[in-house]
Amino acid sequence: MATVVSPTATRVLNSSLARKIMSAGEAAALINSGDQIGMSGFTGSGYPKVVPIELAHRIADAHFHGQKFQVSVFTGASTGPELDGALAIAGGIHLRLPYQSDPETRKRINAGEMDYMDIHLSHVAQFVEYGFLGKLNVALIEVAAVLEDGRLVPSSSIGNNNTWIDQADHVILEVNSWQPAALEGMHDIYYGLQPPPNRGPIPLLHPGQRIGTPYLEVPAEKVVAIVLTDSPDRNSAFRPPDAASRLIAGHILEFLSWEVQKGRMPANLLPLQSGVGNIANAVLFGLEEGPFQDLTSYTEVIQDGMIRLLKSGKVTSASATAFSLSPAMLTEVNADMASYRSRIVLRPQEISNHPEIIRRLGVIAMNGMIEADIYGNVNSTHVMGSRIQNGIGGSGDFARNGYLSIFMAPSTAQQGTISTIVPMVSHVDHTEHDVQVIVTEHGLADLRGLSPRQRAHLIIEKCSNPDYKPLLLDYLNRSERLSFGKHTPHLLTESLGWHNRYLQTGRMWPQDAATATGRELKIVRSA
Ligand code: 0RQ
Repeated sequence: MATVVSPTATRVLNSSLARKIMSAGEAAALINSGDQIGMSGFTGSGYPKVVPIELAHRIADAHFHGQKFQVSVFTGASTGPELDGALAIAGGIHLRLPYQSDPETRKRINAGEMDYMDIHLSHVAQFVEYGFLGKLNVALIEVAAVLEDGRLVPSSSIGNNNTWIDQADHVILEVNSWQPAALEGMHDIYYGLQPPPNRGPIPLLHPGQRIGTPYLEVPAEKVVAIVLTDSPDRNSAFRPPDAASRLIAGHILEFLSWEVQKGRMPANLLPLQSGVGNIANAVLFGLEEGPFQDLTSYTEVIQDGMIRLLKSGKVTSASATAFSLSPAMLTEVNADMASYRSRIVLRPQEISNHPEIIRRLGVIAMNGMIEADIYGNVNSTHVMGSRIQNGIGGSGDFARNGYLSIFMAPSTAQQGTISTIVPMVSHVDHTEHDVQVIVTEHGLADLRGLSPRQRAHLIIEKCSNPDYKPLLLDYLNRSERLSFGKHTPHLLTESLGWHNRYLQTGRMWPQDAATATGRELKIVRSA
C-alpha cells in the first residue's frame, strides 16, 4: 500500500477538519466537570499528551477557586505521566478504568481518593457499547495523521479508540507528528463486530491476518477540536534480565520443548502471548536464545523482547494492540518502522484480547503474578490483598481462553522478605481452574490433570523458595490432617493470617522462617 502521509507534510490533510485546529488549552476548555472521557493510550503508547495537561491545569485552577471539577477517564490501558500523572496530581479523576500503572494514580487509588474499576480488557468496549458504564461524553484520541478524506491514521496503540470515537458525543484529536509516518498501514481496525444476538464469527484465522481497514473512521461533525503536537511516547526501561528471570525463562523453554516432543504442539509452538513486566520481557529474551523457529505471537503489547525476536527472524508475525518499548528500543524501532509494517498488526483491544480468537488460535498465555497459592489460584493485582499494583489487564482474557496458561514470578519479592507462594492468595484474579502452569526460578509446576492436594504438593516442591518451603509444607501437612474438608485442605485462621505477619512486622526475614514454623506449630497444637 502506498504511504499517503509524508513525514514532513502537515499531518491534517482534510481541509474542513483543518479548520478545527486549535490550542490544547482551547480544546481542554471543551471538557466539562462530570464528563466521561474515552482516551487513547495503552502501556505508555499512543496516549494524548497535551490536552490532558491543559485539562489538569484547568482542574487545579477550579479547585483553587473552591469549585469541584473531576472527570472519569477510560483508556485502553496504562498511559503516561502527562495523562494519568497530571490528572491524578490535580485530583481531577473521579473514576479510572480499566488498567493503570502510574505511581501517582496508584497512590491515590490506594489512599481511597480515587475510584478505580479493574475490568478484563476485552470487556471494556462492549461494557460501554451496552451502556453498562453510562454515557461517553468525549473521545480524546491521539492519531498520527488525518487523511484528505477524513479517515485517521492511528498512532502507536489502538486500544479502544474505535469504540470511543463511535460512542462519544464529541471527538478531540491530538495529531502527533512525533509518531512515525510509516505507522500508516500497520493497523487493522475491524468494524464488523455486531452486538448480540446478531454477532457473527470474527474471520481471523492467523495472527498476521488483516480483516479490517488500516484507518479509524470518524464522522466529521463529531470532531470538535484538533490539536497539533510532537510529544514523544514515554515508557520506562526494562530491567535487564537477572538470574531469577533467566531461570524462569529456562524452565518455560524446557517445558515447551517437552510439549513439542509429546506432540501436544507443533515445532514452531502456538501463538505466544506475553504479559507486561520485567519477567515477561525476560522470557521473550530467553526465547531468542531458545531452539524454536518460525514463531508467531497473538498478544496485547509488543515489548523489547518481541522486537528482538522479530529482528532475529525467530518470530515471523506479531499481532497486538500497542507497542510498549523502552526508550532505547523506541528510538530504534521508530527509525525503522516501515520494515515492521508487514510483520506487526495493531488491532483494537476488543479483537487482540477476544476470547473467540484466543481459543481458536490456541494461544500460549504467559503472564506475571504477584503471588500464587498452593492450590494454583493467582493474584495478579493486589499487594497484601488490598493495595492495587496495576490491574488485571488482559491476563484474564488470555489465561481463561488460551491453550496453555502459564503464570510466573520470582519465588520471593521485596529482597526475599515475602514468599510469592502462599497458603491462600490474598486476592484472586485467576482461579485454580484457569491456571495450568506456575513457574518460579526454582522450577515449574505443571498442574494439568492434578487434584487440589496433588497440586499443592507439586507447587511447594517445585516453586517455593527453600527459605519458605518448610513453612508451607508444615501448613499443608497440618491442613491435610486438621482441615474441615479434605478436598482443598485449609486452616482458615492461619491461611488468612499469613499476610498479616508481613503487615504487622513490615517484613518476614527468611531466617525467621524456621522459628516461625515452630511457633506456628505451637499455636495450632495449643488451640
Ligand atoms: O515492587 O516496584 O516496589 O520493586 O510488585 O513486581 O517483580 O517488578 O514484577 O514487573 O514482572 O510485574 C504482576 C505486577 C508483575 C505484572 C505484575 C512487587 C515487587 C515490585 C512489581 P517495586 P516485579 P513485574 C497483559 C498482561 C497484571 C496484568 C497483566 C502485572 C512490584 O505482571 O501488572 O498480567 N500483571 N497483563 O516487589 C509484595 C508480593 C509481590 C510484591 C511483586 N507477593 N508481595 N510485593 N511485588 N510480588 C498486558 C496488559 O494487560 C497491559
